[in-house]
Amino acid sequence: MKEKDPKITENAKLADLAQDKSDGTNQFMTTDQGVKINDDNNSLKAGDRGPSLLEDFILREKITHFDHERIPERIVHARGSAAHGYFQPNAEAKKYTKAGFLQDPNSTTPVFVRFSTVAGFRGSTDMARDVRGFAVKFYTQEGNFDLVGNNVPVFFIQDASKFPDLIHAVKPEPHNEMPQAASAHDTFWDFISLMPESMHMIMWAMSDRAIPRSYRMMEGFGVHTFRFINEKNESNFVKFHWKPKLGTHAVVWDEAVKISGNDPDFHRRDLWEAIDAGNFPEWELGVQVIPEADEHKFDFDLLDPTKIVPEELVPITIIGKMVLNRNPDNFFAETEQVAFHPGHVVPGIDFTNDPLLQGRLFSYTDTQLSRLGSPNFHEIPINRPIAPLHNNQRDGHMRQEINVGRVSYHPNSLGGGCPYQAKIAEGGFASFNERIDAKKVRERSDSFADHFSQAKLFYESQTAVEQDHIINALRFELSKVEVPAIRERMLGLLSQIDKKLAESVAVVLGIPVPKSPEKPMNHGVGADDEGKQEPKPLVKYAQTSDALSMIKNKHNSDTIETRMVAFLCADGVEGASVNTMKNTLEKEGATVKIIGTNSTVLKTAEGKELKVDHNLLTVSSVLFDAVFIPAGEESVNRLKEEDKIPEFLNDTYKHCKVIGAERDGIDLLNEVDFITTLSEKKLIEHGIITNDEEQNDNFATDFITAMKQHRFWIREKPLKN
Ligand code: HDE
Repeated sequence: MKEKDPKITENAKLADLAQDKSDGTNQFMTTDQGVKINDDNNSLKAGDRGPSLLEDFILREKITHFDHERIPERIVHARGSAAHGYFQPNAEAKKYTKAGFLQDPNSTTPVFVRFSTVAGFRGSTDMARDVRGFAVKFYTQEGNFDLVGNNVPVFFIQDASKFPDLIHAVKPEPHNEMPQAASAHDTFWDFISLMPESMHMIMWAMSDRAIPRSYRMMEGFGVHTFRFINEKNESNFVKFHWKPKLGTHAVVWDEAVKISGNDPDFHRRDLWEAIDAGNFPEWELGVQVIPEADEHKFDFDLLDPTKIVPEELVPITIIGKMVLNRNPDNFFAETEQVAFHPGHVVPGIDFTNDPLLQGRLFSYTDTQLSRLGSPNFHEIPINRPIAPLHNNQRDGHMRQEINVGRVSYHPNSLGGGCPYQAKIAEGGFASFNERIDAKKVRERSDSFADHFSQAKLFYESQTAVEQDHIINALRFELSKVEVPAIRERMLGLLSQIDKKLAESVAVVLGIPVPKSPEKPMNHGVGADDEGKQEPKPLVKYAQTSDALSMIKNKHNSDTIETRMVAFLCADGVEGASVNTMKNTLEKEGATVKIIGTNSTVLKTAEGKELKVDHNLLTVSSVLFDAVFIPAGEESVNRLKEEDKIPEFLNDTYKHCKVIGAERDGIDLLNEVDFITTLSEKKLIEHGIITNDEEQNDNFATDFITAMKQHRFWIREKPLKN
């Protein structure tokens, strides 16, 4: 650990989990009944070549337990990774909420956070084009609060009733279970092309937000509008935002595809290794606060989960920070068994009538009943609150708690009325008493009917490079669609966001954009009696929002902390060249990996040993943020012999990452295609930082300045059409 964080040992949840930890070090092996085992290698047989005996309770127990090791994976968000940490508020939220964990800037609350992809199975690649889950469990003194969000602030659908349809459409197709962890197939786009309300989300999902560089470099969003309730019982609407300290960054699509092959655990490994090295990921928690009185002030409905509240309309107030500082001890016990629920709220936080949120409030307990097997899933160590828990819920599969006494009902006199209800002043939860006066209807509010304005806002807020990436993603996804009518419908919908966008996608599909797009079917596929739920034509949002672009986003940081730099080395590399660059990069918080032509140590030109982190055979440039070729004639000559080098450097260039080369190192660049197209002057402009002087104090800092730019988009050719 680089840094000892005192809060690791102070964390009440970790102390709670410690009671259940088991460690076999220096212990005898036993059966599940505690009987010491004398032979774990041979089953009991009638003679050494004879049949096994049913009597062998040791074999039976071992095999039976193994047979039942698996539980159903999550129906969505099956693939995930998690970490422990803490949350610390500042003084800002106090005036809006009475939630205890948001009051005292000197307090910390333990958290457990699980990041995930949505569509892929548990063993699928981390690098799928997909939304990422961002679920945070706060173990507060007043009970658990779960903020179960995503890395995208909106959702595909407006009403919970469409969720099973959406998920059936995006998951592998039911007849052949293909494709895995991918939306590029007919059923997904068939559904989407019939659901214009998904257009805003589609813009996000086709953007580079859906291929993050790291879980540590993602924003998180509560998506729905929630409520904060203060001591005076005043309600304010809130939208939750997580802002990563390292900025919001992504990879490019070609890189994502190659990472999936090179290291399908890319995000999981990144999170694990960062925490293990003491580089604790950190986010600020922010809220957009909207007074009750302003509920109807906007051109969109606050209850509509396909809409954002642009930061330019309502700025974000930072209310605290979260630090993840400890990896789980056991993946299954913690990451797999953790059960989040947007309905886990504490006094001071409440729901709104967002129809997607309302449906979620049912789904998350329900799903645990089949996934974890019993209504007692709250007793699993990772799920149990650190707040005291007493009620009259009893029994059920795998009950752990031993409730004493005769009484399991309320009201009672035999138990002295205990456990007793808490008054609001004593911390009892009371739902916000919103006035509802309405007819029972199966309808969608007219205020939900504009599906294109914010899709357009998002698209128009992107830089040209980001727009090109969206176009390319749509070209790729829709080219994988086999049924022409689906592609046409999609072009019709895209043309309502932006004509040029639709035309640009159409060029590659080889079909024209429909002149008058077929009227998209909507909400129950045209089943509403009066036709009043048709999507409205686009009306508003001439402005753009920089916060929506990862390149323009003002929250983005220019740090290179924790970024990975590959040093390409072989025997004869100049130790001084390696060390100067390494030391300067490490001072900035970057991580250097020596990539060698063998797996153990290299001999430097100075005759010293240089430890190799990875054999060139096992890595690829997509696993790094930048590449450096140190000086050393012999080293460079040896690297020239390696088949992998041209691909390594060409990919680094193609993915717009910084390349550095010193003296003889520059010679290696002559092995690659891109160098011929660049004049010496253009090298720096294109993020290729070279040094041919013996002594150049600026070189390492120039390399770092270039890395702070993250990518040199100038290398990408703008799309012609
Ligand atoms: Fe979920 N979602 N969801 N979801 N969701 C689940 O719960 C569901 C939605 C989100 O790391 C499931 O325990 C419905 C929006 C995350 O364990 C399930 C609807 C957002 C995770 C479920 C939604 C999310 C889940 C599957 C529409 C962002 C992973 C396993 C009405 C705000 C949590 C489970 C983890 C997981 C249902 C929509 C986020 C089936 C019915 C919107 C991050 O209950």
